[in-house]
Amino acid sequence: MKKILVTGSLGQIGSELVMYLRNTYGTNNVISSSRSKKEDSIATSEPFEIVDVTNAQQIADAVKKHKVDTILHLAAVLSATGEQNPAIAWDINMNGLYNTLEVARENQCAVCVPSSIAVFGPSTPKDQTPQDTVMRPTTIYGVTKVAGELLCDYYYQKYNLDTRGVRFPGIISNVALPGGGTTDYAVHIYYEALKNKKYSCFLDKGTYMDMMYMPDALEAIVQLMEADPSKLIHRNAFNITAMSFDPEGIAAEIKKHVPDFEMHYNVNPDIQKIAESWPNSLDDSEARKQWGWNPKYDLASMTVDMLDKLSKKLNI
Ligand code: AKB
Repeated sequence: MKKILVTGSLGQIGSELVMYLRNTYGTNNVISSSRSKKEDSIATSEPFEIVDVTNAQQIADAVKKHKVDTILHLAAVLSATGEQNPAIAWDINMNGLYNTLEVARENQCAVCVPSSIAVFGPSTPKDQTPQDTVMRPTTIYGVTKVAGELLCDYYYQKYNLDTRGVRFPGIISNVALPGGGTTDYAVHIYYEALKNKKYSCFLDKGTYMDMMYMPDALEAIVQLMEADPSKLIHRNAFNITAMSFDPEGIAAEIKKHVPDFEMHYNVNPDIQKIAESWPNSLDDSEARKQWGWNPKYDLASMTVDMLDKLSKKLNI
């Protein structure tokens, strides 16, 4: 049985991943960690450790204390926030990853690190973006994610460290809100549709990006972590996607269930520029071939589930 340390547990993915992993591997085999403790988050339930990933000693202490053999490294600053403070994004995303890999090397841990569609840039082919293609991102987040993929591959080649990752698209979920991402509109829109029947979108119509519902994202991580290493030609990181839509597409889908919902545009040019530099749609055939990636939710089924879960949560 694996003994897993999750860093950045209080973020959008971590908040659900910790519980999902505990159901799969047992509560005591999944150590949640974050640089601070938010008492209202379920992910701060025990076992929990304070781990600031820019402090290598804190990572090492948690790994040794719990005899960890796998690190799921989620701690990162996302795309929109990264542009507000590139130095902090570099410090957390790069030094945090370097510290994690070093601790993993010293303690023989496997490492799974999510990458992102942000590794691509304006010169990347936009439609059905291939697994192996041009990667010249124009955000600090994207720069750290490309460098992170290379660093993880380096540790695999040089030290035989078992490193793996996926390039996540925008993740849509109903437990914890995302923070500081370009794709966040696709989460906010559901909350606003239910609460106020209207949403002011910070991205323009026609801005297509890949997206995925959280249950598929959680499954992707476990599936890749458990994949037979002899089948992995790629490691860091695999294109994966479940759907691609623009603001008009998601609004139209929501309108089927909330007929009086209305969307307006109030485009944020800085975030729009980031979105335009990313692919419209990814080719994820290598993940499908090498480890059986096969998402369950599309826009229609995700929308039904999101509205159902959120209306219960918001008491609407
Ligand atoms: C972001 O928008 O920054 C993230 C991502 C696609 O990595 N959701």
